[in-house]
Parts: sequence; structure tokens; C-alpha cells
Amino acid sequence: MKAWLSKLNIDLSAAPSSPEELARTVLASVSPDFRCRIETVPALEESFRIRNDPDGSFTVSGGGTGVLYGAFALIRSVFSGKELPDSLESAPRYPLRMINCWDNMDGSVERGYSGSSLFFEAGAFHYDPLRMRELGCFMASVGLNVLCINNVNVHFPAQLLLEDYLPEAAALADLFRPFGVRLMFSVDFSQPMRHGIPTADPLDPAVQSWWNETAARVYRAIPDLAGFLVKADSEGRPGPFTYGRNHADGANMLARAVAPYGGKIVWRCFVYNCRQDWRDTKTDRPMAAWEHYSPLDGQFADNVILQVKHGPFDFQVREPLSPLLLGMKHTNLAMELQLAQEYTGHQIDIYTMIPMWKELFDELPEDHIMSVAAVSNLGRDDNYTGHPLAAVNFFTYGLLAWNPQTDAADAVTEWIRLTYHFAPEDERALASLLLSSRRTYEKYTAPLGIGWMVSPHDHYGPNPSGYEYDLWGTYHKANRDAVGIDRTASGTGYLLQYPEAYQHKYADPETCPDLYLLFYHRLPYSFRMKDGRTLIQRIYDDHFEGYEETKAMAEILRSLPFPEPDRNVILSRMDRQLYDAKEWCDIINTFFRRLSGADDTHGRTIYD
Ligand code: GCW
Repeated sequence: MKAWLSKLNIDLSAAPSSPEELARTVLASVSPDFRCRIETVPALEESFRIRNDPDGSFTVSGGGTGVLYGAFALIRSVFSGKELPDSLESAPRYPLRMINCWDNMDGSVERGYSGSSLFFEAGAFHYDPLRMRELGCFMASVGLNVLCINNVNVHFPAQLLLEDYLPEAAALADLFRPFGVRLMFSVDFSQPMRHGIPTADPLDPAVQSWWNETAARVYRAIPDLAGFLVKADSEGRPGPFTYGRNHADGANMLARAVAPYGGKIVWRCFVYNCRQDWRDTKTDRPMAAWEHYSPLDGQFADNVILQVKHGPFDFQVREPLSPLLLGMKHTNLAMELQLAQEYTGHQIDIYTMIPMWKELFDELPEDHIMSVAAVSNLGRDDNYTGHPLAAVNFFTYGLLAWNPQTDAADAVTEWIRLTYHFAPEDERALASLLLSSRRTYEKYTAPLGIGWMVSPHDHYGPNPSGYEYDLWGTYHKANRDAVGIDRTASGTGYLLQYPEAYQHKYADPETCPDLYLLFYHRLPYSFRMKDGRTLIQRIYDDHFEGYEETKAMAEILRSLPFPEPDRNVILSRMDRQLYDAKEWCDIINTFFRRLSGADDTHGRTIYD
């Protein structure tokens, strides 16, 4: 992460006083003969214009933060050798471009793979101001503007809203403000009950007053706080259901409290039965969010945003787009992505996400969602992301959140150029490795849309039946004849939650895109795929290919001139990935061979 800040030579030893000042510093860092004027046009807000004048100088115009984004866009182009047109105008596609940290106040990070929290330690704020400025700079440089600093699972002590902690929270907000970054806090729905109110019922006037007073106090300290993020009635968190209320009742009550200050309530839709009986064939977990929220479409206050995970399950390698993102037409929506590699290799395996995100954005109708959020992959490790190459995910997420039309290969190449000094052929080799890394990981882990074959709890490494007899609603039901779940009209009916054109694309196993086949269909191992292979042969082939591709990745990485300490970390993590890819390949293939009895037509080793 830091590589390119140091390339840009931006001095962060002192805090900038405003986005404009930071924009000037950023532009001054280029070179003494680089000429650029800044013109603040408040009406442009976050947008900017860059003009390349005939005399070779530049003019960056923008609103308060727009000039900052313009300055960064300009130097990103200069340093990555991109041609700039004579004039360029750019406006963010989504007003809120959020990073959600799952940091706990004890200093741990839920699903964190880059060390401990950047903000907290031992129940209190504890941070290095320089690192905060670096983080602000990372965010501003790719246009991200909201930072939720604490975990949606609010563990106590998590007293951010209380008098004692507010001055420190406000000081942190001050640090981020010049970077155009506003803070957000996760709150616990039952918090009033810790302060002498006997209930958290959203329709109880005492509860509403408690939140009103709390919001007033918090906004006195941090007038530009972006709002509150809420995980309610989800995986054991408290919520309106306890009181027989629905989620519009809950979210709107909080929304009333923050509305006078322009605050938002970002309400997560990760609601499902996490105590399912695996014998129960009626309940199909991916259906849950739609069942809870679609009846409430249009009932949420204007300052509520429903934040929906991109898929109906939980950040698996391959999932369809959540039906909520297509169907909730009268509700503000945010799509939630996950930079933290929970199910995607723990920042040990290389997994570049932008090709996956592009698929998601491409499926979203124009103007359908109004914001994006991503679970952070940062921590206190020196390089911020544990694996140096995981930084590409943070960087490209920002570019896509600004403009979802951003080309994946361009974004990855830009990151490489800002991070390493590679010859063009090395740059191309790394870009192509990164861009294919998700598909490679998918091949050795998750056959054709099934997912969940991971070790329970920590979600790293293969365990084909790890989630099969558990409470989480995550079953593949592989037996000796067939595998997958029928989610069409003849099965659980999940597919019926989608618009008709979408249903049409996936309903028939003969025409359903291969990579979603076992998400939507239950099929015999002898099923003939479009390319003539049997389903079981395709599963074997994918897993062998995934491992072979990983071996090839390792060769390429060894040949590339990464500087230290990156090289050492990259190569040692690659050794782990290689070992694990073999485990995945052999365990999953053996699992299916033992069930199906089918031989590999190429006679490769699968264990009996
Ligand atoms: O799948 C789960 C993760 C939890 C996480 C939860 C969520 C923050 O395993 O660690 O909790 O998703 O998104 O709320």
C-alpha cells in the first residue's frame, strides 16, 4: 500500500488542514517543472475537471473534495504513464463509497488477516496518527469517502457513542477530514438497554428519545459523521424482531434520530436463520433476505440505506447477484463487498477481486444502487494488507466505486505501475496473473457455484463436508448419484425471486452458465455439460487445472523482480498457497470420486 505513496513523495509528517491544501501538496510532489493550477468551484462538490492546456500546464477544478480527487487522478495518470485527454470531467457514480472495518475495541479484527486493529487496543483508541494520515491518503487517492471504524458485531466495551470516548472519536474524525473521509460508527440496536432503558423496542418513545439524545451528543462532537451502521437480527445480534417489529420500524427510528444532522442509517440485510436443521429441506438460506425485506420495499425513510451483501449467501467465490439488489426498486441500496479474504484465501492465496466485481456491476441495472461498501482488508501489519498483492483489491475497489465502468485490466495495471518499477513484460505477466487469480482459486476450491467446502469457523482450507451437517444453511447434499440444490421453480423456488429475464437465463440446466450450474441445479454426475464433458469430469478437470495454474503462478512470481520485503512475503505465501491448492485439489476430487465411483478419463491420481 505504501509503495506508491512513497513514490509520490507526499509528505504526511504534518496534517494537511483541508482537502485543497492536500491537493496542492499532492501536485507539488510531482516534480519542480510540473505546472498545475487549482481552482475551487464549490458547486462541483466531489466532481472535478482536469484541463491540459496547450502550454503543457494543467488546471484542476473541483469542489472542496473534488480538487483533491482531481489532483490524485492527475498524478495517478502521470505516474502510471497514462495519456490524458485535453480535458477530462469526472463525477463519482456513488455518493457514499465506504470502507467497513470489522475492528473490535480490544484490538482484534474479525476476519482480519493483516494484523491487529489500526484504531483500537485494549478497550480504547490507540493509533499512530501518521498511519491514519496514510490511510486517509489511500482512501482519497482512489476516491473513497466513508470509513466505519468498528465492527458490525459490536462487542463491549464499544462505547464510541459515550461521552468518555467522543472526544477521541472526534479527534480521529478531525484527522480524516482533510482527506475527504467521514467517519461512521457501527451501533448495537440494544444499546439503550445498557443505559437504564428497559427495552430497545423501536416504537417505544423512551427508546426513540434515547437515540435522539445520543445522536445529538454524537453530532455535537462530530458534525459530519456519515451516520450509523447496523447489523440487527443477524447471527445473534439484537434487533426489532425481539419486539415483534419489522426492520423498517427499527431503521426508521434510528433514521429519525440522525436526520436533523444529515446522518444516514446504513442497515445491513444479512438476515437469515443461522440455527437451521440440516434435515430441513424446506428452508433455503439464500432466500431469506428477500423474504424479510422485499415486503418492506418503499417503507424505509429517505436517510436509510439497506446494505446488501453482493450475493445471497456470504461472500463465496461465486454467487449470483442478490435478488434484493435487483428487486428493491423503492429503497436506497448499497452493495456490500468484502476485501478481507475470509472465504477467498485469508490474504495467503492471491485473489484479485476486480473481475468478480465487474461481473456484479455489469448485472446491476443502471442507477439501481446508490452506494457501495467493502469490508476492509487492512490491519496493523507494516504493509497494511498482510499480502502485498492484496493491496490491489483496496485500490481497484476505490476506482470501481468511483466509476463502475473502470476497466479491470487498466485498473490492475495502474496499481502495478504505482507500486513497482517493472519492465513492460513483467508488468504484463503480473497483471495477467492477478486478473486470472480469482478463477484459479475458484477452480481448486468451489465446484461450479457450490461454495462452502471450507473448514468451519476459520474458513481456510478444504473440508467438503465441513458445513454439511451444521446449522448455517449451507449444504451441497452430494451423494453417490448427484450434487447441488435445485433452486428453480421445481425446487426451493429461490430463482423466482428474480426478474423474469434473469430466471430465464438460469432455469434450464442445459443453458444455465456452467459456473452457476450447481448453485441452481441438482444434477447427476453423468450430466452432460455444454462442452460434452460429464459433470464429474468437469469437477475433476477444474480442480487439477486450478492446481496446475497455481504452480504456474508460483513460477511467474519467482521470476518477477519484486523488491524486499515484498518478495519474501509474496514467495513464502505462495508456498502456502501451492501446498493448500494441492490439498484442495486432492481432497475435493477424492471426496467426489469416493461418492461417485467415477474414474478420471485422463487417469490422473485421485485417491480411493
Ligand atoms: O459470515 C459472517 C462472518 C462473520 C461476519 C458476518 C457478517 C461480522 O463469518 O465474521 O460478522 O458474516 O457479515 O455480519
